[in-house]
Amino acid sequence: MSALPATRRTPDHVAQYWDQGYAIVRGVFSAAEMREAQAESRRIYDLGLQHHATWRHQNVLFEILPEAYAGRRYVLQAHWYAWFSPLFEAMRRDPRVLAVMEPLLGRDIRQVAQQIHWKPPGATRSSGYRFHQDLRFRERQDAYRDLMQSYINTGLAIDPATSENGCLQVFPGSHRKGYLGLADDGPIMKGSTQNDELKAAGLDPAQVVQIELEPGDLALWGLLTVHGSQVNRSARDRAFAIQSYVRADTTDRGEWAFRDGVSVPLGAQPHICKYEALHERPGPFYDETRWWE
Ligand SMILES: O=C(O)CCC(=O)C(=O)O
Ligand SMILES: [Fe+2]
Repeated sequence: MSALPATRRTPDHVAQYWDQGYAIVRGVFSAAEMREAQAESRRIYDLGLQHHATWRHQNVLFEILPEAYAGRRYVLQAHWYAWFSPLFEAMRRDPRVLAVMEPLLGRDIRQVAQQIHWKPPGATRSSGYRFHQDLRFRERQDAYRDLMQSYINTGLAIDPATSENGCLQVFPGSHRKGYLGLADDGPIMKGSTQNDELKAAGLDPAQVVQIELEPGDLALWGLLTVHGSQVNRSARDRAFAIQSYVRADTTDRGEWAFRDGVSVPLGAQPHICKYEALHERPGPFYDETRWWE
């Protein structure tokens, strides 16, 4: 695959990332590649639909919203589909991804999350993500600069992402406010954040930015960047591929993505990513917790 065009090799997105706490890099993957990715995403969705409840096998997970919720079965997330999708296994460690990440994370990069988030029309309030900072899911550390450039979340638009179908939203500059504790009282996939909670945290609801993306556009945000998304109000799904990359010298978790700038395929055995019990309880098993209630 071709290297990134010269205009995208400039560190504009790096300046935007430091200034705003997020950045958008347009057209990392082509429209033709994204049509294949859309078909592959639908194939993965259909594999998920075969499970009556949330299913895990090693790092692979399908998050299911079962019939008990709204009369139909929905798939909300798939994790680590690289294990059965050669197309997404190649995309997660594509040289164009390295070109975007290298100025921020260097040439030795591990990946700790690979997730598609769908928002099937009909899954209603369970397709929203309350505003939060991803530090919520990580160990607490204090050094702002280290936090912002040791772990970066990326979101690749598979489907067009619009304000109507629940695209990502961010608060520009929120990465300078420290950890705010938003949504610390419960699951993030439940309803949407009330303006009161934002105001109490010193955020002006009017400042929120909608990250509208075309397929193939990549959004970046840091561990301290306040972000979330609303429910899908459109008739179209929103498949969004979230991948988290970590500077390898800061962690022993995650699958390798790049070693000294060289793309590394998955190995014989999975590494611990987010799922701590990977080796003691590899599965497969179902989790029938009624978290949506
Ligand atoms: O899918 C989205 O819109 C946001 C998801 C998110 O922020 C997360 O999973 O941490
Ligand atoms: Fe998040």
